[in-house]
Order: sequence, then C-alpha cells, then structure tokens
Amino acid sequence: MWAAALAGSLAAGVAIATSELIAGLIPGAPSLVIAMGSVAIALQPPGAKDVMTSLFGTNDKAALNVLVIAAVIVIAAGAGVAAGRRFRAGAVLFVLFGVVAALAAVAQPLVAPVPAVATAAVAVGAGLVSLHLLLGLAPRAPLPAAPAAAVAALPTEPEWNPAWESPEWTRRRFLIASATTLGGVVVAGSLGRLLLDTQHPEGVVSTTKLPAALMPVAALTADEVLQAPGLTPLVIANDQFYRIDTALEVPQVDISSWSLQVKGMVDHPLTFSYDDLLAMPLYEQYVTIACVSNPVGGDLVGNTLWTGVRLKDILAKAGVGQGATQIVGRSVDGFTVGFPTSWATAPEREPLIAVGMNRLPLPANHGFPARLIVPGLYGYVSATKWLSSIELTTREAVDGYWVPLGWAKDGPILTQSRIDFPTSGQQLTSGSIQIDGVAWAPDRGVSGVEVSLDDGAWQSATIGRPISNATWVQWLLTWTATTGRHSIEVRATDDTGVVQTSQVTDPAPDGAHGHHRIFVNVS
Ligand SMILES: Nc1nc2c(c(=O)[nH]1)N[C@H]1C(S)=C(S)[C@@H](COP(=O)(O)O)O[C@H]1N2
Ligand SMILES: [Mo]
Repeated sequence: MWAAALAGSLAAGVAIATSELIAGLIPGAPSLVIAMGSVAIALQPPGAKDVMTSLFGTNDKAALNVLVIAAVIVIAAGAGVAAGRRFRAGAVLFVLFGVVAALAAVAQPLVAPVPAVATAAVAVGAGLVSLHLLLGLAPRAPLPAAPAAAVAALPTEPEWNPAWESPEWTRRRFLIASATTLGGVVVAGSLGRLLLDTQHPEGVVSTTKLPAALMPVAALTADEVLQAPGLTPLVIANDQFYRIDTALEVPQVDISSWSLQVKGMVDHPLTFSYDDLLAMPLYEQYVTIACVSNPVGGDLVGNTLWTGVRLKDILAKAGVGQGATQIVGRSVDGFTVGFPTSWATAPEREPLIAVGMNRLPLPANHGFPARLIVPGLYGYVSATKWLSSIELTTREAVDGYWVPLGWAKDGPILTQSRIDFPTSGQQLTSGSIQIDGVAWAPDRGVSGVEVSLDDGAWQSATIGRPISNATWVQWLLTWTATTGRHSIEVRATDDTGVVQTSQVTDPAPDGAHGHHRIFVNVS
C-alpha cells in the first residue's frame, strides 16, 4: 500500500516535471503548475481575501507553486493506491487530473488552447507510463512461498515464480527505482522552471530609448531630498520598487503585435501602437502609488518618476460619451480596474498612461509596455500594468478584478505615515537618535508629520518639501533617548488639514487605517 502510494506520487512528479520541461523548452506551452495556481488565486472566496492578498508578494508566489505541487502529489498518492488495486481506476484519476490542469491552462488569457491540451496530454502520458513501471516493481503482499519439500521433490527446475524472489531485494529494487525517478523529477522540473523563468524576465526587456519628455521635471533640490540612516529614498529605484500583481509569471508583451484600444462610450474608438504612444507628447511626473493591502508600517508603497502620455489627451482624442461615468483598464492578462471618469478628468490631477519609470522603459514586472498611473488611487482600482484597453462605461456596468472579492469599489489612498528608523524592537544606545520615515496622502499632499514618544505630546517632525501633492515626503525628528523601553508613534496631516486616524485596522476592504507605532530598547 505504501509502495503504491509512493508510486502514485512519483508518477505525478514525473507528470509535473514533464509539463514544466515542455513549458521551459517550447515557448507558448504553459506551465500547468502556474495555470492551477492562477486559477486558485482567481477562485479565492471573498473571505480568504486577506490570506490570499499576502500571497501576491514575489516570495509568496513561490509558496503558491509549492502548495499546488504538494496538493497534486497528495492526491496522486491516492490515485497510486487505487491503481495498485486496479490499474485502470488509478489511470482514470490521472486523466481526470490532466483534464483539470488543461482546463486551468486554457482559462489563462495568455495561453492558447492547443499547446495547453497538448502539454497536459503528454504530461499525463508520462505520468501513466511511470505509474505502470513503478507499480510493476512495487513489492506486493507476500504470496505463499513454494513449499520447500515440493521443490525438492520436483524432478526438474520449476518455472521461476516471482513470489520466491527475496522480499528484501524486491523492496530494495523498488526503492532504487523510486529514488532514481525522484532525482529525474527534481532535475527535469527545476530545469524546466529555470528555462521558463528566463523566458519571463522581470526587469527591463526593451532596448527602446524613450523620447525626451515635452516638459522634463526639474532636478530635485536639497530641501526636497532628506538623508538619514535607514531612511527610505525619496525616489525608489526601479529594481527596488514594490511589486504586486496576480501574475504568477510576468506577462511578456510582444511590442510588434501589442496595441492599446480606447473603446466603449466614446465618439471615436481608437487604437494606439507603442510607437503611436511614444510619438505623442510625453510628460513626466513623480507619483507615489500604494497597495490597498499594505498594512500599517508596511512597504507596499513607493514613489518614482513616471513618464507617459496624459490620459486626458487620449480621452480628448476619443471624445468621452455622455454618461460615461467609469474608466475601465484591462490588462493583457485579463486583470481589470475601474475608477470614476470624474477622478481622471478633474483639473487637479494628471493621470498618465505611463511608458517609463525613472526615464527607462517600464520593466516587465511593472507593466511594460504601458500602464495606468492615476494619482491618489490605490493600485487595485487604477494602476493597470500590461495595459491593453481603456473602456469608457458606467460605474454600474463593470466591477474591477478585486471588487467582487470584497475590496471597496472606490479606492482613494488613505493618509499614512511610517517609521523607517529605528526599526521595531531595535536595541539602541542612549543619546541623540535621528528618528525618520516617510508619510503620504496622494493626491491631497502631506502638510505635516508629528511624533509622539511614550504617548507624550505630539512633536512636529521636519519634513522634506513635497515634490507635489501626488508624492510622499520624508521626515526626521531628533530624539535624546534615555535608557529603557520606549514607544514611538507617528501621524501625518494631509493638505486639507485632516489628521490621520489613530485606530489601526486591517487593510480590507479599503486600506489600513491607523498610526504606525514601534517599541525600542535603549541601553
Ligand atoms: N495587470 C495587472 N495590473 C496591476 C495589478 C495586477 O494584478 N495585474 N495589480 C495592481 C495593484 S493591486 C497594485 S498595488 C499595483 C502595483 O504596481 P507595481 O507592481 O508596479 O508596484 O499594480 C496594479 N496593477
Ligand atoms: Mo495593490
């Protein structure tokens, strides 16, 4: 029984490794593991939203892969046991699983049906062949041995009966075969995934040099950029910028066939190629974007220089129809956002169809070739990466990806502040200590940051001059630390005079409220 279960799990391993290898070797062939992981993300029940959102960090995506593989291997152990009794019963389970995997792959917007079905079929085939071979070698419940007397009495050698084979040897041979299979599975599977990952680079994939912006931003000045130990840089480098999305493998957009459609309730539906966009006037703007799932004190927020076409210019060309109250952004991978048309057209902010980040083409993991950047809104309702269309519709007609999963339909970024230095629990020596951090309230702007030590009176921190209302600010406060355990708490006030609320809440459904507070030990 244990042997049949092991044979089943190993055979599933062979199937998975085969599919990963095919996916790595043949462009267009999907990884079935990734397909099933993506379906798991999409099918998450609304109640699971907190758990699952935490899966979207880059490390947690690795965890999701492991989870999928583990689930398949456990189910396959059962199929192995079934096959040990009647091969056909186990085989049916394998085929059923192949069908599920193929359906998961076909459901991916970027996967064509033929390679999906073919990959699943070959993988299941390889799994079944290994299952058959391994079960053939598996030790069985011992048959009654031939009675020694009977053997001696026979005049000629009896025909070889496998039941006489030493059980030791049978078992050892099975274990050797299993270990060899396992080795092969690990090598082939890792090689496949390695090749697949090289097909999906996360960094800059374009060699295009962005045309100069029509109105380049001025260089940052010393009163804008603060420097202190542990302080987050005012402008985050591209490879340091937080990344959040539902894509288990970064979509690679082929620029020659990519286009951006502007459609729906517009006077003139339009299509733009990448070159069309680059030929339009390009604008630069520092904008701080944030993730709604960022907890108090978290780092899913960043400020950088975006280059792009003004969304307003595109809307003016297309002509926004009467009653078009919502702008829906769609990604090549099927992800969607929606925000009010009035938010985008208001004179106080300048949403962009961004093509550049820190004057380089967007890195693949930040949405190459183009993405939306809408000042003041959380990414999940606005910042569509790998943008494929912009649709004008009504607020009622469409809900973006995260709305049915329990997140708020409206996603203005809440006023927040964070302590970068010292860090929670840090051991410090008494004397003068520079406390520092960042504070943001896009696109109302930050007017002040205050710090309370040990629940004492709020003291004003020094803040960098805001680049604009759409960006965060850095802040500093010098503290003469005395021995003992201390609490440090921070709050920001936005430019409309509203002070950040103190009560800490979970991120769901509309962003984490509350003050960041840490404790340190001074000796
Ligand atoms: N296509 C696509 N775009 C997306 C997402 C996504 O899952 N898919 N996630 C959004 C969310 S929730 C956030 S917070 C921002 C993050 O952008 P970044 O990864 O460049 O920081 O992208 C947004 N754009
Ligand atoms: Mo997000």
